[in-house]
Amino acid sequence: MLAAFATMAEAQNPIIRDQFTADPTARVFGDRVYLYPSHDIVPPAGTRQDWFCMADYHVFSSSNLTDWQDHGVILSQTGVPWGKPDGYSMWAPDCVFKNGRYYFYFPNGPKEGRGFAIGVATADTPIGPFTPEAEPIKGISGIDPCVLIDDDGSAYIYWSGMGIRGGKLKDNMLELDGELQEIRMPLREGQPEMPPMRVGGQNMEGLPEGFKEGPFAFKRGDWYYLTFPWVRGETGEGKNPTETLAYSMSKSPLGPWDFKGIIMAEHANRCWTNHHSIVEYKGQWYLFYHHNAFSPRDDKRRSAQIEKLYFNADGTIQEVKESMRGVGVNQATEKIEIDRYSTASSDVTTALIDTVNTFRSYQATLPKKGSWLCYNDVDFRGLNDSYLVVSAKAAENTEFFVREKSAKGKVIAKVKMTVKSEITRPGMATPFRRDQSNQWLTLTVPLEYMPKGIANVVITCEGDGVSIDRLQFKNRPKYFTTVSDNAAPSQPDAQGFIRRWRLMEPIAVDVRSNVIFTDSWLRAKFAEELAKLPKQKAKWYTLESENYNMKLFRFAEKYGKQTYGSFYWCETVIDSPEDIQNLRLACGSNGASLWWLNGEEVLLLEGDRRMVVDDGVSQRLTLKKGQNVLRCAVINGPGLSDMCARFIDEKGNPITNIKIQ
Ligand code: FUB
Repeated sequence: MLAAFATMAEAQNPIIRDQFTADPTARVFGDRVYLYPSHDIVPPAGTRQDWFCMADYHVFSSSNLTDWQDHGVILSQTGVPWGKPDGYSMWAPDCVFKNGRYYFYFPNGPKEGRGFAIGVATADTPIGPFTPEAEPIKGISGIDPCVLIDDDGSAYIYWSGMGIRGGKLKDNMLELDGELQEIRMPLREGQPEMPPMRVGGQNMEGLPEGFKEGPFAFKRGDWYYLTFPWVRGETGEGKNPTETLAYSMSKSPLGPWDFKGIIMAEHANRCWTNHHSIVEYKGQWYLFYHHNAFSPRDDKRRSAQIEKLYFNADGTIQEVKESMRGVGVNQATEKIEIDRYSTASSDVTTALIDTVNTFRSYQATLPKKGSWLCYNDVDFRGLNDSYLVVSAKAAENTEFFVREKSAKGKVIAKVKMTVKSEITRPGMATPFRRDQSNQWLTLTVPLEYMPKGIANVVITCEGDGVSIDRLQFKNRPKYFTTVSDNAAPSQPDAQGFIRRWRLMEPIAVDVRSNVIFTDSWLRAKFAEELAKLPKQKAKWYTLESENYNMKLFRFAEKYGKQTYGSFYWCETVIDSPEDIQNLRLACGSNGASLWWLNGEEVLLLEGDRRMVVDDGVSQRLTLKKGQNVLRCAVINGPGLSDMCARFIDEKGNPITNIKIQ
C-alpha cells in the first residue's frame, strides 16, 4: 500500500508525533532526507506484551528536518513471501540507492525455523512501491542490516547476529559475495545441538567486549566508521546496564576496527535500547537515534529524535547529548512546543500532559518568579501583523513574559493569566478559551515587539508558577489598513458601504450581559460618554476596512485594548457633490449602536444583537453638498463588536457617488 499522508511540522524531539518510530535510518536521496524507521506498535492481544512488536514499515521524508511527510506503509509482514505473516518482527531496516534502484533491507522472522533472516525489497523511488524478493539473503542470520556503498560503487552489508558481521555484496545487491562458512551457534546450557549454519561475511574485528547490535557504517573522507549500540556497563546478577552509542574507525570497509569511544551515553531514563544512523545533509552532520519519549513506562515503543553531530580535526566524533529541542528551525507561525526547551533554569520540569494519551505530548512548568526557559532558533521572518496564542495553565493568577534572547531580553509579549476570576470575558486583560478539562487556557496576546530573523525565545515567570504547553505566533488576517493624514479620499464600495472610519481606541466598560441595552440605558450611557469626549486623551486611528463592515473587536485586539466589554467612538466625513435628499442611513452592529448625522441623532440599534446588513434604517435624511459628519457609538459586553453603514435611496439602491475623507 502506498499513500501520501499529511505533513507534520515538528522542529523538536521526537520528530514524528503521531506514531512510534524506532531504529531511525536516515538517508539523503536527491535534496531530501528519507527516514526508514521500525514501526513499533502496542502488541495485539495474544502476543508477548513486553517485547518489540512491528508489523510494517513507513517511510517519511523532509527537506528541512522539521516538516516530515509520512508516505505511508511501504512494506508489511503479510507481503513478505518468506516471512511469518504474523511474526511482528519487522525490526531495524536500511535503504540504499544503486544502479538506478532503491534497495530496502529488512529483518524478519522466516516462515520456517527460528531467529531472523534479512530480506531485500526493491523500488524505483525512495518511497516505493517496494517489491520483496522471494527469498532472504543467503548466509545472513541476524538483524539490523546496514549497507555502505563505497566511492568505487562496491557495496558492503553489516548486520548483528553472533556479534557484528560484515561482508561484500555482489553488484546485484541481493547476494553476499564470497563463500559461506559452516558455523555452529554457541549453545546455552541445556539447549539441544543445532545443525550448523551456513554464514557469510566476517566477524568485525577490533570492537570492544560487551553486547553490540545495530551496526551503522559510513564513510567520511578516507575514514570508514562502524558505529553501533553497545552495552559498556558490567552485566550479571542485579545489574542491567543499557545501551550507549559507540564507534570504531578504520581505513578499510571491513576493518580491522580501532575502537574510539562513545557517541551518545546511556539514556538517562534507562530506556534500554538505542539505535541510530549518521548522515550529512546540507553541510551539517546529524545523529538520528531513538528514545521512549511517548512511552515512558514501556521502552519497547520508541520515537525518533535528531541531534547535530560534529567531528574533531582527526576524524573522531564529539560526544552528542540527547535533547528535547533537537534540531530544526521552528517557524514562529508553527507550534512551538515550549516543553522541548533548549536550556532552562534548574527548577523547570517537564511532564506528560496526559499519561494515557502520550501523543498529547509534554508541558513545561516554571514553578516560581524568576524561573525561565529558552527555546532556540525560532524564525520570525514570516510574521507581519501578528499576535501570540499560548496554551498554559496555572493554579493562581499569574503573569509570564515571552522575551527575545535571554531572561533579561526584550519583551515580545506579556501574558497575564486570570485563572481564578469567575468573570471570564469582561475585565480580562488577556482573552482566553478554556479546554474541556477546564485547566488549559488558550490565550490570545498582542505583541509588544517583534524580533527579526531567527531568534531564541525565552519565557520568564513573573509571578506564581505556570505550566506551558505551546506557543504560536499568528498573522492577523488583514482586517483593515491604516490611512495616512494626507491620503486621497476613498469612496463607498459597490454596495455603498462606508469603509473608511476614524476610530477612537476603545473605552473599557463593565458590561457583563447585553440584555441591559434598552433605549433609555443606551441614551444615558451614550450621553455620558459624549460629555467626556472633549476631554478624552485616547488615540484616534483612521482605518480603511478590508470588508464592508468595520471589525471593532479586531481593532481593540490589535492595539492591545479590552476586546470584551468595550465602547467605541467611530466617525467619518462624507463629501457630497450636491444636496442629496430622501435617502436613508442603513446600519448594522454587533452590540448596540447610536448614530448621528451632522450632530442629529438618526438611528438607535438597541438590545443584544448580531451584525446584520441594513438591520436598522433611519427616517428620510438629506446629505448636504460638501462635508457631512457621520458618527456612531457602539457598545458591546461579550461579543465580537463590529458595525456597517451605508446610505440608500428611496428604492433601496446604494449611494456611491460620495467621497469619504
Ligand atoms: O527495534 C528492535 C531492535 O531494538 C533493533 O533491531 C535493535 O537494534 C534495537 O534497537
